[in-house]
Amino acid sequence: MPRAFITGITGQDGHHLAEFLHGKGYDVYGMIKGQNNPRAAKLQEEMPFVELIPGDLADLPSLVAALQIAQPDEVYNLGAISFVALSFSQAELTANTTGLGVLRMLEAIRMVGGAQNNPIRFYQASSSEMFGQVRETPQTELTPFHPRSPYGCAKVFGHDIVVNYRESYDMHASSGILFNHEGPRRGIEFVTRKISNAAARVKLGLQHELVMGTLDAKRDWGYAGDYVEAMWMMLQQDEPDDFVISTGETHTVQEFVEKAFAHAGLEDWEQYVRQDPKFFRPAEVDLLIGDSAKAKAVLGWEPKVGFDELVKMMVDNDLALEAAKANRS
Ligand code: GDR
Repeated sequence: MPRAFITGITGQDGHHLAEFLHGKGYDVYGMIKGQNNPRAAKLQEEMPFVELIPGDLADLPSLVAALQIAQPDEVYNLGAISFVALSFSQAELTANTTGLGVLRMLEAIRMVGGAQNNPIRFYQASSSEMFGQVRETPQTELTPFHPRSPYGCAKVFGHDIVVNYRESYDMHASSGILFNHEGPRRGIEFVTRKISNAAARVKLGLQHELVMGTLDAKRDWGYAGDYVEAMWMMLQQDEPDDFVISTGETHTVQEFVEKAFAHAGLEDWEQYVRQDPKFFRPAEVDLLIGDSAKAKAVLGWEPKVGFDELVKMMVDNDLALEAAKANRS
């Protein structure tokens, strides 16, 4: 059985990827950070097939030890401080985990898998946030980076060091430049889930307003379940490479609000939405739209879930969850 080691296993993508790889017959190992991490118990309940190994992206010896235990064929580095807004207030921590963490993982792979003919394949979760103040539209693998947050800057370092290790040491190291990807498992701090959850709660009479930052930012939103498949596809190629993974469609935050509220049966969304500067970022990424033609041509990857279906899936999930919660209390 092939063996996969995933960092960021407790996050949205970690969940989807672990399930996907388990379905493909992999032994799945997940790295878990901290002492008595409350997310560990929840994860083991939901996915008992995952074997958890302690480790931290800020601690190289722990990564080496984790890889020695897992002896993976494939490493998926999804771990990061991933909330862009938080990266402005915890910039150094973000640089250390999201940026230097990639370098440490690559070094750990070299130490465990050998300096030459290293058999371990590596996937790095690069991000469309690297494009930031976009230099061209749509964005491709060749579009120059101009990050707009400490998170984006850290991801650029991570991306560049993967390319450098691939070229320097002939490692099978690939990056997926993933545009925003969402779904029912998205954390509530991210805008799509915040909106779908608010639409459900307003509909059920559990909440009366939704306080937002900018409504004008445009994002290329896909479904996380589709996107983890692309990660795996990249590691099945003979040659490592970088791929943009996106839908090729862009929508404003406001469109997401409108659609989510309408799907919950609330046509007058403006009545419930208020803006507060505390949700504005010091620098914003105004527009993202990806061109994933290379992924289609080389990997045969295409997104399956479109924008409308994504919004509906998320709102329906939150309506059911919130109704069940309200019934229990
Ligand atoms: P993003 O995701 O920063 O694009 O990064 P997020 O959902 O946080 O923001 C999207 C856009 O919505 C605007 N916005 C708000 N955002 C949040 N979170 N909360 C609000 O109340 C709000 N109001 C408006 C934001 O300003 C922004 O323009 C995500 C993360 O998953 C990254 O880790 C990943 O790399 C990229 O997507 C691709």
